[in-house]
Order: sequence, then C-alpha cells, then structure tokens
Amino acid sequence: MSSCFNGGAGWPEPVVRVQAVSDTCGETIPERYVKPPNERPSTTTPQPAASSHGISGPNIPVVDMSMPDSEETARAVEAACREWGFFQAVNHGVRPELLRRARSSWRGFFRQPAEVRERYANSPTTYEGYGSRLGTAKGGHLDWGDYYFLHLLPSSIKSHDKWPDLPSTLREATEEYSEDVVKLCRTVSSLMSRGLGLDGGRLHEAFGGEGGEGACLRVNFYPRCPQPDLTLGVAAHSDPGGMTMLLVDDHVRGLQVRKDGQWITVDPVPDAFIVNIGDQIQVLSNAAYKSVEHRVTVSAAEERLSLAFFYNPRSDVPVGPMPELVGPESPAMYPEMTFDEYRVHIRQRGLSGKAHLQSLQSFRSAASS
Ligand SMILES: O=C(O)CCC(=O)C(=O)O
Repeated sequence: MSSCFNGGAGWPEPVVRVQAVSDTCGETIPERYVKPPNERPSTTTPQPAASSHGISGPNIPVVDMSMPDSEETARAVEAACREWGFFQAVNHGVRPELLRRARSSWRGFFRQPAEVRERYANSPTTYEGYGSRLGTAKGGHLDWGDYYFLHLLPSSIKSHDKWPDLPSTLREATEEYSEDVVKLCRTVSSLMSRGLGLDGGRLHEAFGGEGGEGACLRVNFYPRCPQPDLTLGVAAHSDPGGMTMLLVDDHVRGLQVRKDGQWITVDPVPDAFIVNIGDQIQVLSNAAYKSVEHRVTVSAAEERLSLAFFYNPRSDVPVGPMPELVGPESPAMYPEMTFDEYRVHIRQRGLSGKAHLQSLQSFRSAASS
C-alpha cells in the first residue's frame, strides 16, 4: 500500500490512488470521497431510463460529420453549441481501430503494478503525469478517479519521456491518436466558426493561427466504487479550454450534462466523440456558444476509462469576445485574458462548476460600472 502514496511532490497532503482505495476499502468509502448531500448523484431528479436502442429522455444531439452538405453540418453544430454546449460526433473519420488501440493502451497503463505507475507521479506545478487530485485546497472533498495528464501541442512542450513507457503500444497509439484528433478539432472549429456567421478559419485564427493552438490529454480512470450514490468521478465543472473531444467506454455510462437545472446522463454512441464547448470558446463567441457544466458518476459494477482531449488557444494570446460579435445590442460579456492567466486560477482552486467564468463576468461588470 505504501507505493500508492505520493507525499512531498508539492501536494498539500499525501496522495492516495483511488485504485488502491477501491481495492482495500470494502463496502464503505473513506469520508474524503463523500460529497456534500446537494452534490451527490442520488439527490438528482431521476431521468427516464434509456431503452436498448435509444434514449427515452432528453439527450445531447448527435451530429453526423459525413453529411455531404457541409452547410447542414455547420447548422447542426451551431444549434448544438448554442443550446447544449455538447454533441456526439459520429462518422468523424478517426478509425475505430485507432480508438480501440488508444483505449486499450491506456487501460493497460492503469493495470500496471503500482510501482510502474508511480514512476510518473505528477505534481501541481504542471499536473503532467499520473495524478489523483485536481486543485491544491487542503482538506477538500476528493473525486473518485485517477488520471494521466500530458501535453501534445505546442510540440515544444511535448515530451515522450513524460509519457508512460508501458504498455509498449502506448506512446505510438497516443501519438497517432492525437494527430487524428487535432485534425478533427480543426474541422469542428471551422464548422463552429461558420455557425457563428464567420469565416471558417476565424476561431483557428483567434486560437493563435498556424502552429499556435495548444492540446493536452487527460485520461481518466474511474475504479469500481462500493457507494456510487455518495461520490462523483469528477465533480461538476465546465472545461477551462477551447473545446474538448471526449472518448468514453462504449458500454459504461457516467457522463452527466447539466441542462435547465437537470442532470442528463449521456448515452454514448459507440465510437463517437463527445464534443463540448469550453470556457475559451464561450468567451470568444461572446456567450453565443455555451460552456456547460458536466460531471461524472461512478459504478459499483464496472470501472470506466475516458480520454479527454483538450484543444486550446495558444497560451499567451489575449482571448476576449471576437469584435464581429460585439455591438450595441450585444456588448462584450468578458474582459480579455490569456489562457495562461485563466489557468492559474484553475490550478490553484481545482475545477468548480462555472465559478471561474462567472468571476470573469463580474470583473467585466465592475470594470464597466
Ligand atoms: O469521463 C468523462 O466522461 C468526463 C471527463 C471530464 O469531464 C474531464 O476530464 O474533464
């Protein structure tokens, strides 16, 4: 058990791997993982059960990326981003074989002995590596999940030495996967721009243009949990970056999206990417597109793996509402801030609902009053 602790790496308390907790805690989870009653999944209004073929309750839209009319695709993406901030992209062009290889390589990492995993233990300075908590607030509630975080773009900060060397398939699979997913992000970014009535390259330009964009990957691993009604795999948050391409296990549900005050459980379409707007695109679009709160529930019966690919603006480019979207009827809702500046808050406080974006908005109101 001692190899599952990672003290002295800059965290305020020794870090315990949730995998180790799951293996040893029996029927009762430690107090640190028990969420306050109003945050527990069990207090959520139940959603109608999904049928085996589809969903009987509301669910996030599905967008077919292979439609021959790209205007129609742009309209579907726009509607989803305005109304839900989320959609599932199907027929997206990334090979199912590659999706499976990426998933199985990362599952393989979380199945390595603890001493192999611990070689990559992370610190709160960059978060890069194997981790078990977000945020450095002492004594806070913890999420029921471990993760691996790594940088992909700009290539100057990508370092294979910081990626696991086991299983042996992992580095090549992650490299290939990230190349294909970046291409998909560029396609989706162009559709999102057009949906705003702008040139297809406008968001890409606002992200820093050719070679400017940033990308990183967080692979989440949620072990089985004996009391899933009391905890969450990831607490409610919006994504701080530009957009997220999420690949989840086809057969295990867990992601919930907040819509009109209700938590909607997403039914994953096999091999789809779940795409969502992050805070930076909400700011650039002057709140036309929504960066929506989501969270993850865990299961007593099955572990779950997800790959969250974050596509971000260049870290030192000022990000504010795009001037074309600002006018007398739609004043700028946010001040300009670089993604690096924005990230500083998140790294200190961890993910917390929509608090970061709301604090930007109050900064704007205070500045203009
Ligand atoms: O695991 C999931 O379904 C979502 C993960 C997520 O929200 C995140 O990594 O930010």
